[in-house]
Amino acid sequence: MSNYHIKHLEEYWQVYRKSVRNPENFWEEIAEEHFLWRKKWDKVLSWDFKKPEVKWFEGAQLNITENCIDRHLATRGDKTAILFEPNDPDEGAQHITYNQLHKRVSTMANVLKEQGVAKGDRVCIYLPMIPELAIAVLACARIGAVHSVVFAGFSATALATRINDCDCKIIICSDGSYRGTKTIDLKSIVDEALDQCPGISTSLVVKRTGGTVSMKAGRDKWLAPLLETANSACKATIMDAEDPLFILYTSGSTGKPKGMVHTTAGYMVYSAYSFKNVFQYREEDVYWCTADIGWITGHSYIVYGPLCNGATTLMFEGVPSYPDFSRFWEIVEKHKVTQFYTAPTAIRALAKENLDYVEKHDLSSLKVLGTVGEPINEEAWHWYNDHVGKKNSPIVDTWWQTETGGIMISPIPYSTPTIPTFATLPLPGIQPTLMDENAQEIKGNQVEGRLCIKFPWPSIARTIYGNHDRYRDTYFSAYQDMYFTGDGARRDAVGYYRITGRVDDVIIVSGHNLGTAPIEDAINEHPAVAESAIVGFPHDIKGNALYGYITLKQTGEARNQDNLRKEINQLITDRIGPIAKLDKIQFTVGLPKTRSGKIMRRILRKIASKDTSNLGDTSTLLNPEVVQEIIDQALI
Ligand code: 7RM
Repeated sequence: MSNYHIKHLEEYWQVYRKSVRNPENFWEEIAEEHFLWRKKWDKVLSWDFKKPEVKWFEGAQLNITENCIDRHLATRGDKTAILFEPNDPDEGAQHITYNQLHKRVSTMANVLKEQGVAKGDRVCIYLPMIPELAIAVLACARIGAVHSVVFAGFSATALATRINDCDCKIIICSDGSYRGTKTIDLKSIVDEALDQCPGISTSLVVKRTGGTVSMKAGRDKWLAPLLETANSACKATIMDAEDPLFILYTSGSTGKPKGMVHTTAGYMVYSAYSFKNVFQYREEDVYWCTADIGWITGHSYIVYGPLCNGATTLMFEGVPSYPDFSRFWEIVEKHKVTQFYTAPTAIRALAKENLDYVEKHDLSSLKVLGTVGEPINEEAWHWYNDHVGKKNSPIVDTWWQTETGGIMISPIPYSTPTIPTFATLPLPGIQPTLMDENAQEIKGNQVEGRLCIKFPWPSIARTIYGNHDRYRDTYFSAYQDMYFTGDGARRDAVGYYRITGRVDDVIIVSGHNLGTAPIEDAINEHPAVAESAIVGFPHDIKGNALYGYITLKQTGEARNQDNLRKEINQLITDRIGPIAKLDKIQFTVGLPKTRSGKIMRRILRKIASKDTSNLGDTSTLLNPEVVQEIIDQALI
């Protein structure tokens, strides 16, 4: 029996039981056998969910890039590590071997050192999906700098907030990016952000589009000439197991984004282990995850997990619709992709298009299909299964979070029988449970509750950067001695989990988590706006779309409503990014409120989803009369 590579259901259960009976032993065996350590640990695990504090492999020393790169050079030096597929198919794919990756990461690491970056410093990375992004991430890890990747679709304000929150001293960015037919001027977004970031001394600029950019003397430097002259050998900085590896921001239901801190050893072990099993990865495979490295999925399952296993990981710069809707399938055919991992929102968008786009391509290389980011609806699941997998590739519906660092609940393909919309069973080492309204654990099957995790796993985020109290309040205070996920879930008759969605004010739009509060804050900045409330409503492609109820100040009431709508969406775009734009904006005379002044979002959600038959008890409202008025004028 192998703990590291599960091959059938019986083995899964054996491994799972062992992992729960003796977690320390279980993870120790995996860590011993499959990774390169400079020094072994003194203690496998210490934890206390009250503090909260979790430490894995304390006393151990390592560098994750030695595990992702150096370790493979003897046996896989000429194997493709990163397979880059550019936005424009005519530009041609790039194969970066493990040997080449070793050189490029080392060179970039030396440039960072020359620029004064030292172990523990935070480095912001704001790049499109080009090889330099993965290389920059690994270069930071090489020298023990903490990377903070910000998705290059975020606005200047969002970027500045993230840079300042964790006090980055340097940013790696590019002149621009390509997305389908569009060329985006990223450098000017960075320039605008840096006006608000006094802590940034240097910005290193990758040339991608060749567009004209302004370079601020003393601060902005083209990366290429620095790489030319830098040494291509860089010894890895030896890190302690619990040294931070990266910070990644995720939206909360309130307040500013949370900088989740992941540490080195536990994250490495778990991302590698889960990658191997969930994708049943084998040496000859070509693995493709369509996420952006700006999200946790890209961190764990484009960069760290695959490279730790010596895999070939495909990085795609473009969009599914360019040059046309067959792009994904063309890439699968061209590179003989074996595992394909994407989001339900992408599947729904592609399922709307002509079937020819899929059918004209040979997808027979595929062995495993994955989804992540939000619940997948049955229709999308079947389309994926029938037309992409040809009913021949198991679908892994993988549930996890930025905070969990790796996949938590997922089928193991070819072992776990799948059921549409079910994430099915916990991976080894993961102990999920459901809690009821009275904070009691719900035992047995065919039950529904709030999803919690009872025991630490190696890649749990250790804190929120600069705000440990918020970390405790958000994840460990709702239920004693449990990590609370913020999601609801059902457990069916055989113990399979089905994630039902967020139970807080986070709305998932096209797989992006959006907190309602920051959007409302942006709207409320508009001088004509008195108050606003955002809710989600079902959307064919995006899963959820955003519906805004906005009350205007008296001065705003005379204004043209279409103009106001445009200005409000522009404000949201400026403050957060275009992904947070509202699909519908209803100007209302008031918002339904409880007597303590809380907006009753429950009612607004129902109205936005055309479900007004049973609004529940509205008599406790401060202003029950506004409800009917809102219904009468609803934009549905
Ligand atoms: C990996 C990622 C986390 C939230 C999470 C859920 C939702 C993710 C699934 C899912 C149903 C899934 N990290 N979510 N995967 N819901 N089924 N397979 O997405 O931090 O960006 O989002 O996403 O609500 O709490 S994330």
